[in-house]
Amino acid sequence: MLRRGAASALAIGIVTLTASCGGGGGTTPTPTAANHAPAFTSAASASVVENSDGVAYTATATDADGDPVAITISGGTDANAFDLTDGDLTFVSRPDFERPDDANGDNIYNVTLTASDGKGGKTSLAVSVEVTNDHEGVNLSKIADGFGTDAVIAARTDKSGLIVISQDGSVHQVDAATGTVSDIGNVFKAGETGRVLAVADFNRYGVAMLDIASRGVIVRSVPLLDSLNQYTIDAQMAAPSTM
Ligand SMILES: [Ca+2]
Ligand SMILES: [Ca+2]
Ligand SMILES: [Ca+2]
Repeated sequence: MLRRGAASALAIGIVTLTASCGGGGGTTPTPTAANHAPAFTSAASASVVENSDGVAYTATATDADGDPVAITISGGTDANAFDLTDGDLTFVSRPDFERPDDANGDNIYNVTLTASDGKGGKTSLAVSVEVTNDHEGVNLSKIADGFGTDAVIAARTDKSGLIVISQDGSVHQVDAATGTVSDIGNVFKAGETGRVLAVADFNRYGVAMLDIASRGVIVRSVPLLDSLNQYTIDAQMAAPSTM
């Protein structure tokens, strides 16, 4: 059994031996601090309206050690759909809602990003970018009403507006900008009845095709308000063929 004094002497001997093994420096090595992996600070999802060529998502990350963080595309089923520059994710081709190009065609594009600190610390984030619909093409808006059922309509060919002929033969000229309706006459003459089949506007010349009972189909001019001249057609009949 060692006495207290002997134990202390033994401990001192071990410390002295350890220090002397380090080459005589005489100091204790400072332990290396553990590296921390970067952490993403941006969300895991984003949405963008179709046909956009702008930034769809911006990736951001921090590192607890202050290391510079590099973010790259590292995977995901739709990785090839994206480019990544300085954390900004953009589509390689403008996304088309009606023709989705993601793997399962649901307009949700999946990509995995990885943030690296250059010291072996890495963190990945699965990001989904949803492409939403834009209502492209024709936009409809109501500019006038009250023309009855089965009215026939023609767009003005050299100005904004419409020609509308109701089935009672009344002719209306509609200003698209204001919705103002001007009643400009009737394609049926006194005593005529029938159907209005079509109306057309050719550079401010209006023409209506009418089915008049007992007379067959005729073409008749429509006197538009802004016409300098009118077709001379008044009632040219297309008679039924006997063939
Ligand atoms: Ca780090
Ligand atoms: Ca998808
Ligand atoms: Ca669309």
